[in-house]
Amino acid sequence: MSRYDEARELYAKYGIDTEKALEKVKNVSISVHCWQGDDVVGFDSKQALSGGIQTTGNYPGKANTPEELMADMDKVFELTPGKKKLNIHACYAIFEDGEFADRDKIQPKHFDRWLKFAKERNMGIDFNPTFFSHPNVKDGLTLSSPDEEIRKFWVEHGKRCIEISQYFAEQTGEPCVMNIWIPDGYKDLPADRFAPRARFKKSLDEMLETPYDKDKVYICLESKVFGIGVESYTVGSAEFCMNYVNSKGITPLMDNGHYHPTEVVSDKISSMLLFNEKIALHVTRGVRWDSDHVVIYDDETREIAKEIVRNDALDRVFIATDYFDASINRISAWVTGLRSVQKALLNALLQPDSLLKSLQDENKFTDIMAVMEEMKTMPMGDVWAEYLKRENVESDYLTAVKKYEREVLVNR
Ligand code: RNT
Ligand code: ZN
Repeated sequence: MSRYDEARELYAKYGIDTEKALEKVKNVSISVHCWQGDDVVGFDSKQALSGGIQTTGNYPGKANTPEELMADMDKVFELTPGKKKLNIHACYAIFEDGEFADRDKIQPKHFDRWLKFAKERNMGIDFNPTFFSHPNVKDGLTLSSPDEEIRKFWVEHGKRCIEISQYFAEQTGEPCVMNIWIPDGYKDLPADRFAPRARFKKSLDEMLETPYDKDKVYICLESKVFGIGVESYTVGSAEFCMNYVNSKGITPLMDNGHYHPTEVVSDKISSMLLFNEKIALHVTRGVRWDSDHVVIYDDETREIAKEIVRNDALDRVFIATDYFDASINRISAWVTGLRSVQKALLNALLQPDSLLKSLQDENKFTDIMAVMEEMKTMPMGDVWAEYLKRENVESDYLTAVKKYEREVLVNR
């Protein structure tokens, strides 16, 4: 009997169908962030990363051109099982023949090479306006700036991005998730917390006047608690964003690195699902503060996946990765994170959810603890290995990563 067959029998004792889990997990789309490959630099201005987020480390092999970034992403796709979507930022616009368009003037054509790339790989595209790493981020502010010219510039950027998102959705035939995140905030105690948020609200209202199809483009708003150099006040706080999305019927996005360290997104998912048709996630790993570490197969990643599955919400949650590590091989970072999200989802699909739920209703917490602990040492790894085999992906990715490093990355 193969290890997978044995695992299947062991899971069946708990009424868990491993075949069903394998069928399901491969169709869960994960939106793969392009920015792990070049330390969130992009191609439009090559400005240093700003906005309270930082990439540390200088491991060799960073992608410097669209060709390099696309080649790296192909390597990542090859080493990762399951369904994927491409997630790009506006700063990854590709200008041909010396042409240039500033962020308030970008057009769909500046992303045609990404569109071609996605189409050839049968993928949809998610999109993000880039409200950072640009000279018009004035005093750390964009959509909340008191300078009307600056604020308007960024409103125009948002509008262009909605048009581009609509174009992506039409061209790929898959909905485009467009996520708005602004870095705006203050390092030290502000004298006025109200006015910047009022301006942010007004800017979003103006942006959202741009026509788009609600079944093609899902506009999200991502909140944050603080950033580097923006420690005391963040304009787009959790309360601001939650109230705004609810008042406008757009989609909330929770990044699990954007909360106080003892708060967990896994606990927030059920509440958000009760009040929103769809929710979006940035899966990352916070270490002490929002540090965007590579996602690993840790407790919180598993718990987030369990909440999505337990709440029967696989088709209501847009799952995207968001981390950037320049201190280790970037391809490996990408693959480790993506595989971890998938592993967590597979593990979630292998839990005896109905048994556990009925135990809870009977207040049998002794049993719940025992069953949950049992589950932790079930042979999930054998089911995972079977999944990789069926997806034609080698279990060992390090050998392929090292070969690519030797043959491609070190020559950059
Ligand atoms: C920053 C946010 C945001 C970015 C990306 C690059 O704290 O998490 O999502 O990481 O847009
Ligand atoms: Zn994020």
